[in-house]
Amino acid sequence: MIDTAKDNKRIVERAILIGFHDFASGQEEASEHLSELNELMRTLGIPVIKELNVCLRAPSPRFLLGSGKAEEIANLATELKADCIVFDHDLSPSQQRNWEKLTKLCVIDRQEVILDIFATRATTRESVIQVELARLQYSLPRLTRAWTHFSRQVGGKFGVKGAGEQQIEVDRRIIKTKISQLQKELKEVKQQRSTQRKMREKGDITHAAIVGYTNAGKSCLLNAMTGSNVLVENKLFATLDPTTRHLTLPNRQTILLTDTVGFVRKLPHTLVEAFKSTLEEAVLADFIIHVLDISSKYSEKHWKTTLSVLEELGAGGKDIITVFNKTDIVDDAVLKAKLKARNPDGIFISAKTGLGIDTLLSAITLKTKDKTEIVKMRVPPSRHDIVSLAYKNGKVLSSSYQEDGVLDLEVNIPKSYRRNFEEFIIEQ
Ligand SMILES: Nc1nc2c(ncn2[C@@H]2O[C@H](COP(=O)(O)OP(=O)(O)OP(=O)(O)O)[C@@H](O)[C@H]2O)c(=O)[nH]1
Ligand SMILES: [Mg+2]
Repeated sequence: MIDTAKDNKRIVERAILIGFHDFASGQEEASEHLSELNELMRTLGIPVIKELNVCLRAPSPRFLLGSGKAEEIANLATELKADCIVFDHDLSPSQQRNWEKLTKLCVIDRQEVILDIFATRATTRESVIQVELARLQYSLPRLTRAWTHFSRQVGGKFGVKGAGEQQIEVDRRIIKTKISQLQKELKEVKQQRSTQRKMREKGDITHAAIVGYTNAGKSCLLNAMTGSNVLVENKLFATLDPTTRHLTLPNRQTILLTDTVGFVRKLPHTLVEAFKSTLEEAVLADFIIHVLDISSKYSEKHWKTTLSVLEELGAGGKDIITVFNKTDIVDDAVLKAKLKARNPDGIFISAKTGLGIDTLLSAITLKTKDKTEIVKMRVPPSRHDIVSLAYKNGKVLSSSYQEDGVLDLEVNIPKSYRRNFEEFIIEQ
């Protein structure tokens, strides 16, 4: 991460949010986006003191908004003693610089907020590299701005106000070197991930990915179904690293279930690029379980965003089981009827109370049926190779020794492996 100069730190604790609407998108939509931005700020731990919804007719190159409006916002920021202005719209590097010059405050856009949240969330080597890469790529054209990244603490060695052209050139070179270093490291990590994946594929076990908007309840669902203990939090982007667990279905077949990083409107492009290998979990799964938080006022929008991100990732044509989550706190029969009409196969669940999980498991079983089967076999003592093959490529459900050291096994195996066991199968 970029080193922050100790003497140039500032705590950001009074943010003003600026949302936008035009003639096509109404004020209501802008308010929705603003409340989501507010939620993102809450996740970052930065208090918001004011939300402003402004009309943007034609974006101006200098401030995005017209100069008159920019002055007005600058004055308001002074009046309210704000220390940070956050735009719910991408700012070009020069617009950001102009705003910082005008207001002498820290001015950021939504992309940077998301990048900073990811940065505070990253813990594993893979996610740390991915986030750092995305942040540096975002910073590179912005070296002349007053402040670099903030995570409540603002300031930076790179691009500190007044830094000379020469210094900026040096910084740019350092960052470029760092970017290529990180890209190299990421390539290695990706290699490991794809090796793990190949091993999984070799087993030919069905693989489902849980996807959805951030905070929809994906991790909670993984926990509910597999008894795992993945972090569940009422904050955005609690999960950055995919977790894969075995799930045993009611018919005792086993599949792999992966919890993935949540989606959000306008996921920064640098993040999508950097997180490609993580996000690919969804692309490579046999099918997708799409979790939708139906208690959110914005569930329709979230639905659309998730489908379009999946499309963007190349997973648009995947088989999807849609689950309507948080049913326990939704009493609205009209809404439920509407959702059902839109997706008759959708399943109402509560990952929290367990409601509807049995129906979901049946739906998963139906999708899985074709790929694996449960067989009973009898293996003579001389064929230890077959026993280890069964353990390696299948899931042994029961085993018992008979007289003469003959082993009876009940195993869930991928159908494509049947030929290896054919001569020992006694029942299926
Ligand atoms: N009432 C209710 N709350 C739920 C349900 N499922 C999840 N939650 C809550 O929703 C919040 C988010 O849950 P997570 O499982 O962390 O959501 P996620 O989709 O994994 O979120 P990210 O990892 O941030 O993308 C937590 O506070 C959960 O307790 C549910 O069925 N009912
Ligand atoms: Mg999660």
